[in-house]
Amino acid sequence: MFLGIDASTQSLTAVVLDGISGEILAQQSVNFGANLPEYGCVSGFLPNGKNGEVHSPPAMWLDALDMLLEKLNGGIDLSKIEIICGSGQQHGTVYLDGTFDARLAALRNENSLASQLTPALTRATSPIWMDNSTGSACAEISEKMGGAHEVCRISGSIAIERFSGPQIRRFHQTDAAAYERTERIHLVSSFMGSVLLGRSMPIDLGDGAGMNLLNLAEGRWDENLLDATAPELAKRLLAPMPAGSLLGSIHPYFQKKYGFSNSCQIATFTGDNPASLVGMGATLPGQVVISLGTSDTYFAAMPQAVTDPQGFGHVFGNPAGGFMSLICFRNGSLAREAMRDAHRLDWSAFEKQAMLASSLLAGRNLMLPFYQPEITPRCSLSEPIFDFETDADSTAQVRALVESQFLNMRLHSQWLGVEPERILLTGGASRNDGIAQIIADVFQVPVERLEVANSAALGAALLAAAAGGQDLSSLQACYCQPENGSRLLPNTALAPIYQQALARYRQLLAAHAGE
Ligand code: ADP
Ligand code: XUL
Repeated sequence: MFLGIDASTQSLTAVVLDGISGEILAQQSVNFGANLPEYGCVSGFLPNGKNGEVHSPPAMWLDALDMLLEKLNGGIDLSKIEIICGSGQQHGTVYLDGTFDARLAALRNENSLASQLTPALTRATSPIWMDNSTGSACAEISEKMGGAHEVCRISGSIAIERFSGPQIRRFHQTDAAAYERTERIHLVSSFMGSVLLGRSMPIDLGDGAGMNLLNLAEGRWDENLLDATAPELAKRLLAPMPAGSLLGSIHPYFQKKYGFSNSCQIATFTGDNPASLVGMGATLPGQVVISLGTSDTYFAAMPQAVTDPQGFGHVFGNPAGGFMSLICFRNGSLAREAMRDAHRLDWSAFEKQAMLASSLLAGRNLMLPFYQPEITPRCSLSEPIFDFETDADSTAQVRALVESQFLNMRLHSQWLGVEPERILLTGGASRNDGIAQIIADVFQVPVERLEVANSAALGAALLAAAAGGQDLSSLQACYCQPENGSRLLPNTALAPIYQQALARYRQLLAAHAGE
């Protein structure tokens, strides 16, 4: 049996698969807002951060890990798990002092992970991918490197607010003493993996590429980027490794507390998007994945690394080898929730509204769908701009939001030059047929959903099985099948309407967001 664990923005999820029968044996999830309300993170992060800061407490992730394993232990025999791999929301950074590894070594199963490990944190809360406070750090890194394009040439992305390097630079600038005390910096993925392993785990090449620190071509930290970011950063990071490399046995804490065997191995964790690429069966070029989670992301395996001339898109390591492209849209599910709540709908009503009267309303009403500052394109709006009468009924508004979100995605993915034959959908909102049909219509491409909805956790479980010697493509052929009846075809009559809407959307953006 193989276990995949995904630590995403709003929840911690596990998928257990049987490497012999091809079955999924268990799927469990802990939702930070609902199951750990004492942390006050309704959507997985602390609300009301100052100066664009968006943080989450690592203690919450640790409590969630104990809770998730407790739940799993009730349903399956964890002593049969051979290998564990995992993934995490990308870019978030965890800062630890010199006692971290010793505290890990001394973990006692009578106490919780959080109570024993949080004293090692030099920063009580971690900036996550939604953090927008690092604008000046980005500008300084670019200047020291001789321009944004040089940062992009080496690392696959220009210096980006949510990326880890700028987060680290700002931490050094705002609290130099705490930075001094920091001996190890982890990403969310490598932090969670380290806890299971019982010592610090290296960052992998997929998630590591989201730091503005990795030399992509050479697969190592880039000395110039490290120097441009913060002093003596190299000694605070372990050398990066490919995802899914076997590192050693699970810590005795988990053996005693949850019944894992001492032969259970831990493999290098990766980012949620690289893991999702694996879990969607899309590690070879030719398919596009759209993930509708807290953020909406658009990603695909790349035949060769190409960078976005506008600087919004990224190149990450593909866990199966080579590279993947990724474009992230910050106003994903939380914007859809804002629209849903403004009209007092539930998801089922939202779904019906999105599907209603499709050909009559299609492409008619547009808006800039940004309830919070957006990253693709960069835009500091904190409420949407409607290009139609706002007393329009909820059907028109729901449709306008979803259409505009995906026109924005179509516009900002054109640089990839990919004409996909199908789009694979994943993430919490992918079950919503109204949203899925609009995606098919706006892109004019059939969409499909897979049987397993937790594609990042599934991808991590597949990486675990591959680390145990199984062939990744055969695993994907078995576990990443489209769900029967989930395929939605585009309404081809709408092609010219959306072509025209795309041009109007571009104008709206130029008028209000300066693009
Ligand atoms: P993450 O991995 O970022 O934590 P998920 O992929 O689990 O997020 O997706 C969670 C989001 O999915 C929630 O914020 C919620 O808005 C959205 N969601 C869940 N069910 C539906 C639905 N039926 N229709 C639209 N959105 C949904
Ligand atoms: C990707 C990104 C988000 C996070 C959270 O660059 O910022 O998709 O990985 O899922």
